[in-house]
Amino acid sequence: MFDYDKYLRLNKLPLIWCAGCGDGIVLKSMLRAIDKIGLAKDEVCMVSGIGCSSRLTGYVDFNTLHTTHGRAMTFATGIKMANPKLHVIVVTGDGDATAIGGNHYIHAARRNIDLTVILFNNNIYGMTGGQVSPTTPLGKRASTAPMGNFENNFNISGLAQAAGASFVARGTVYHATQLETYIRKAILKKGFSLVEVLTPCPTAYGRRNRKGTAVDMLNLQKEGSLSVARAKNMTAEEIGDKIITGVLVDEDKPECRSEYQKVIDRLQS
Ligand SMILES: Cc1ncc(C[n+]2csc(CCOP(=O)(O)OP(=O)(O)O)c2C)c(N)n1
Ligand code: SF4
Repeated sequence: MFDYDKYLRLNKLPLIWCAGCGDGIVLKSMLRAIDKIGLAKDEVCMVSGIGCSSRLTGYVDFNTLHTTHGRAMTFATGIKMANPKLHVIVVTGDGDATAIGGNHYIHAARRNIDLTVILFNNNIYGMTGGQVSPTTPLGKRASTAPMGNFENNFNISGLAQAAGASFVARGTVYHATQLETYIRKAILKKGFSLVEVLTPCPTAYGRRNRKGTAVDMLNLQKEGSLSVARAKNMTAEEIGDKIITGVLVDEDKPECRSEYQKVIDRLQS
């Protein structure tokens, strides 16, 4: 049995997450991925913003920073620039990373700085009671859209790809084993690596949108998703509104911190 306790600050438990929240599955998948790579705790620095998902950094026994709303990417960038040996992992929500932090998200991907971003996409602002986020689908209900959201939503994996990320994967908490693999690959990849994780929020999103129980929401992930390998041979009509999961981008390109090091080395030679 995997020893999760080894990586947890047990004195910080119990978790604040609601029963049925998907965030715990992401936490466990991350810990297994880090363990499989064999990283020492001191080699990892985990940085989060503000939100239910961002509370994760309080529970793990790595170097951690629980920062301000929307600014996880900026703190992480500073840490990576100052100490490139650290594996800097950003834990952030869809609101944290793509609403208030949207500009930082785009530019971190553009720089292709060596960060691993685990983006918890629950389609809503969970912590503050269910306001519309940039990933709330059209027509879905939120506390700020009681009659249904009338805005289009971001494809946040597509956004990272368009901005220049080296690695982009999308997974679900239902497919926890695959999720662990994507996180492991993302950590090992040099450059900006995004893992978008679809994680159910039964409290602020599911209840309002009649998605049933937490288990029903997991089953919806199973039925509503399609692996990139399967989708490759299907028409757009066959794919319909299914969500594509898997590794979407895996490219080698210049990475910001290494390019900066070349400048330092040139000046010192
Ligand atoms: C500058 C600032 N603006 C607004 C807030 C209030 N706030 C806290 S968390 C949050 C949204 C969290 O949503 P998300 O990032 O999607 O995380 P989740 O709670 O769903 O995991 C907001 C608006 C804040 N803490 N700071
Ligand atoms: S409000 Fe939603 S995201 Fe926050 S802990 Fe509860 S279920 Fe999870």
